[in-house]
Amino acid sequence: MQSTHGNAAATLSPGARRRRSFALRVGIAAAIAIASTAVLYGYVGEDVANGGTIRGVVRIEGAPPRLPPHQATTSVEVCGATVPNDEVTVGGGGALANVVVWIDGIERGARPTARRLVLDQRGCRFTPRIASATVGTSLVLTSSDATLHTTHARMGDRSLFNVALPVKGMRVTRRVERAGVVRIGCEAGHTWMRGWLHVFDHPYHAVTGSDGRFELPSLPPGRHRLRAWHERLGEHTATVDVAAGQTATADFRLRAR
Ligand SMILES: [Cu+2]
Repeated sequence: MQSTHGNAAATLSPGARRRRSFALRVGIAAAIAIASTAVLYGYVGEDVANGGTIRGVVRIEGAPPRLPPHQATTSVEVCGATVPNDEVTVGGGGALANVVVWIDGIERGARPTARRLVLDQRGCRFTPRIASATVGTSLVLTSSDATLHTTHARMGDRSLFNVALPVKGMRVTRRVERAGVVRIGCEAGHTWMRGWLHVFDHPYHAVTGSDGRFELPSLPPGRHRLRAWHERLGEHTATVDVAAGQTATADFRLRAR
């Protein structure tokens, strides 16, 4: 926009230049107005009086897949000759860990609080493998291994950052700037290393632990769309009604594959 104006001004009369300059200012003002409006359509944090809770358990349906370990091709002295494949982690009673559960499309609710999330690389695996975060979270990248790792984060086709961690125990912090699904890999020859970070503009998200459980508290009463995602077993959606001050239960079953 600016370069167009600059080129055009050289051939315009003083009056035309003033009009052009006015048009540019109006254009900028309009752009700012559009940007401000966009902020209004984002998530709004506020006090939630007498909020409700959704809790539940995610289980796998069917026999868990037997995933062979990865053959390490480099850094064998640190990684070992094989590295366990932890893509599907199942506990007692089919409890499924590493499932991201969140409220979809929520526009108002509790204020997100700034957090820190440590992403370690241990035994040539990302730990945690699966995480969720609210925009504004400080992601602390670190390594417990005495070998070079990198944390390469991508959102779709876009590279967000690629941080080298050559020294065991070193820490590098990156702020999580925008909502979306971040795929994490290591560019130091450890092709099997994989992590996922789901980033939200609201605080209603969780990752199931080894007991398959999740809990989303302080929800505004009403009908909510609940989603569950597993990197291999896919997605599920449920509609859940939450009453003020009450706890609703929503269990998921994801089919083994
Ligand atoms: Cu690595």
